[in-house]
Amino acid sequence: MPRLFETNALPPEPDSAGRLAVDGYLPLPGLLTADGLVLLHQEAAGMEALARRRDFAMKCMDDSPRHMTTLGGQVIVEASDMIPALYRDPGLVGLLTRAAGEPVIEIDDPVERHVLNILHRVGDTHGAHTDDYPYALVLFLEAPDDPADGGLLYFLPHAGSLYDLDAADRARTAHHRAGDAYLLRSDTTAHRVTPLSRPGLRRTVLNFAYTTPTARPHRTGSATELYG
Ligand SMILES: O=C(O)CCC(=O)C(=O)O
Ligand SMILES: [Fe+2]
Repeated sequence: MPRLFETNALPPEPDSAGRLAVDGYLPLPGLLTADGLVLLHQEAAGMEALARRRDFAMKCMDDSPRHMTTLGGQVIVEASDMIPALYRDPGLVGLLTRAAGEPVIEIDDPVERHVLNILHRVGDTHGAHTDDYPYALVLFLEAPDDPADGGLLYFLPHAGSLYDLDAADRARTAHHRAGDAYLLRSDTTAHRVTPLSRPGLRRTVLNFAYTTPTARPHRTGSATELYG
């Protein structure tokens, strides 16, 4: 099996943990190897027929919109060996631990461990929320090349409420390409994905959720609504 990710991929700045603590976000550009991108993209494409279309407003997240196609970890584990193996790969978990500056560990939750999110229609968006677990590694398998086409991460670290995401002027956007990744302090960073602007665009990500030995995840009903 070829290497799926760059084991040495860490941001050039020495203090990634400090940056993550302040910004809530750490870009990991080019985390996937060329082989990794091809193989994971194929794996996701092969599972897409199992994925379900979701169009609703999420009550527990201020009625923010979900227009996307999703596949939960409980289905992925039956359909893929590669994705669950990557999720628990000690090299990947070690990289995340170095990046975060604290032990990053697997979660037990079979649904949220590893999910697939596909935006593929005009207006498709993953609306504002925080995650149930403290860390999210988001791996890009497809993304619009042009930031003007949408699919941007829009985020606000240390958010008091989801309302602040659009009200505060501290919110930032980030653009990613296929093969890129980012690590998010996802339980305290409010975040959403901006809508796709025109037909023919696709944005496909894997989201791997992790915790720490001391974190107390605040479980919401969001995963059941989106992946159940
Ligand atoms: O697609 C993204 O960039 C964010 C995904 C996300 O926030 C999630 O799955 O909880
Ligand atoms: Fe999220």
